[in-house]
Amino acid sequence: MRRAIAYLLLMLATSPALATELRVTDPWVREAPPTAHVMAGYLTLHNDSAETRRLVGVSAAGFGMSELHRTVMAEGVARMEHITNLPIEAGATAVLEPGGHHLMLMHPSQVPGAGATVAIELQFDDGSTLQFDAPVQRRRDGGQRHHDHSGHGSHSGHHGH
Ligand SMILES: [Cu+2]
Repeated sequence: MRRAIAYLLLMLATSPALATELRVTDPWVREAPPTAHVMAGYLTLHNDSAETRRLVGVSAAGFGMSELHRTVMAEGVARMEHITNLPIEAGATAVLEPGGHHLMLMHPSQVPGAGATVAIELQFDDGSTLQFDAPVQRRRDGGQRHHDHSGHGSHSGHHGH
């Protein structure tokens, strides 16, 4: 029995499948009005690797600029902050969901409607990337907790739009 366990551990330690795996599940982009300046993207990120990985960047096809944001509550008011990296420890899962961390997709060339998909790329601190398609969906869950993004509309004005 002990020998079998030792063999199993050896197999796990040498298995290439454990090398550098990051996985995205359940990606989606919240449906927004055709005039929206920003859209919010959500997903679950699994770090199956043996090291802490940091999500350091995001880009989305059809959007001029994308950032990683988190929503914070301050004195009962929800506001959001731009964050430059999101660490995910080895074996851990990061959930980007309404009211928490989210992908902020900004300056759409055209706002994609429900049923469309957005091609998104995540960039990590080790130089690796993950590409996936996120469907645009109308979801009710958690929507009330999410702040509106009207602040971004005026913010974009500073960039000369
Ligand atoms: Cu945001």
